[in-house]
Amino acid sequence: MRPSLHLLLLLLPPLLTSPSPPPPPPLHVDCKEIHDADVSLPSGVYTIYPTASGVQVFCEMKDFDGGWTVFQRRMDGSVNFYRPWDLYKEGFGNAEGEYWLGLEHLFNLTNGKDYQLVVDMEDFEGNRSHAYYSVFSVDSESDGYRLNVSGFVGKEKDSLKRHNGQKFSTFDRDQDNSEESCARKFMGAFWYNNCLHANPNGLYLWGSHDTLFAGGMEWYHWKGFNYSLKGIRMMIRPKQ
Ligand SMILES: [Ca+2]
Repeated sequence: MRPSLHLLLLLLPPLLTSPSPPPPPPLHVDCKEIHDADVSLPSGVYTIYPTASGVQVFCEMKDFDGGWTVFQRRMDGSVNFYRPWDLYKEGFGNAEGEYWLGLEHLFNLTNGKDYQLVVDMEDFEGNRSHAYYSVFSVDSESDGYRLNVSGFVGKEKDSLKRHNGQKFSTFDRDQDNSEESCARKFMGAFWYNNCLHANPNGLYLWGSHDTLFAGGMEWYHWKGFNYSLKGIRMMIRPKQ
């Protein structure tokens, strides 16, 4: 008894195997990996994966040769930066506008690779300045998210030198070297010493002011203690 042709075909293994699913897109740790994967990508908001859950950041893909992960950005005063420890740890704001990426993300990023830092600044008269550092890292929370920053290059003197080696302080966690709370006195959150030459997370005060001494977004060695910048962003990129 011969099996029918129809039955034979049914018994044959399928000639066409179903296509395997496409591989998932690679999870890039930082903006430099995104930039390297496609150098034509524009500056904008991307998702990076310092940890498995991922987080949105603004990537600077053009200035300073591109590939920079922005972790702090002020531009219009729309976001309140006078915030407690837990929010400086986790991050806040909007990657399309003003935001702080978060100390835990900074620790995870800079614990994995050697990073450099650029602080890019703008005043209300249309001038720009920047400070470059060849070394930037942040220690773990158990060490107070201590700042390691060195290798300065810039036109003005170094306004972060005074903050190197300091733990991070907020109004509800004082880890500075002052008998007072620098965060409360200068209305910000930073790696305060006793107390500051830079206050990028201070109040948004629209330029020259006498509102609160050094309480604005000050960068002392560029604009002094009573000039709050129009814009500032702090961004990192791995060393080549
Ligand atoms: Ca103190």
